[in-house]
Amino acid sequence: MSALFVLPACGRSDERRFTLTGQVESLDPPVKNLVVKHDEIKGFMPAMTMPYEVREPKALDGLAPGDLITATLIVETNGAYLTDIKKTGSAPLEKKPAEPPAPTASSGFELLKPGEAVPDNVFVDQDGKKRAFSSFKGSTLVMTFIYTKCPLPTFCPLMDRHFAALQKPLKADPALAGVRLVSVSFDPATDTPAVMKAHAKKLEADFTRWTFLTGDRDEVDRFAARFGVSVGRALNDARDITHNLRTAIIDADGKVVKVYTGNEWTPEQVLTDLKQLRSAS
Ligand SMILES: [Cu+2]
Repeated sequence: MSALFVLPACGRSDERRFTLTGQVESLDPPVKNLVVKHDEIKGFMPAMTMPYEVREPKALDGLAPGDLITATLIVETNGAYLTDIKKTGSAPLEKKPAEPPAPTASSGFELLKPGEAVPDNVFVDQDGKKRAFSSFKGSTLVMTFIYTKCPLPTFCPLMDRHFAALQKPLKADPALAGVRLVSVSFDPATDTPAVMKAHAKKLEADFTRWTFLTGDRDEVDRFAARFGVSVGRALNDARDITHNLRTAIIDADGKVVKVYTGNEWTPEQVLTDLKQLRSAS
């Protein structure tokens, strides 16, 4: 059974420690991430498959996909990583969750490529108002996909922090003043307009610049899939969401300019790309 350990005296004050048990899905020693399909971490997060940072590359020595492990998950304010990784056995890997549908012509599911128009999905915003994607036409957008209950500081909360950090420089630069931020929640069951609004206020979101959207779950999933977002939900627990991250720059005509994969983009990079787009147009 998972247990919450009391913080040791030598730990950092903002650090929390959890025991994680799970199975290695994949690892790549030069890369510092270990993808683990893990059990529920009581009091912290439901069972899911997630990439976790490993800070000592040696900790990956001797590990292989399929290995069963226990480890300590250290959660800091702005990060999380695995340590004390111990192999306890091994088991055949289950089939991977489906990636977004394979690109086929005219299915309407293809990954959007730069220059292609974003579908005009209809959403609901943090005020409960219907909001068609096309209503943003005329503004350059930076759009990402999140859910407010995401427990890992390096995933959705990082996207939130990056967007919050973008607000000021966007406001300060007259050339970028028209850029808008859009966070789309793929968890409409939890992320009602009221929940999104409260979440946004915590982030000190300026609603003239930053909009939170959600909508019909399947429609949001299909919309998000066009950007390469895949969302998996457990049948028995709606909070059990496994997802990846995509953040897109969309031009004022509603066409994709660029899609960032994962959590490694920085606000500085986005600002540079936005300025480049600005000078190219
Ligand atoms: Cu998340």
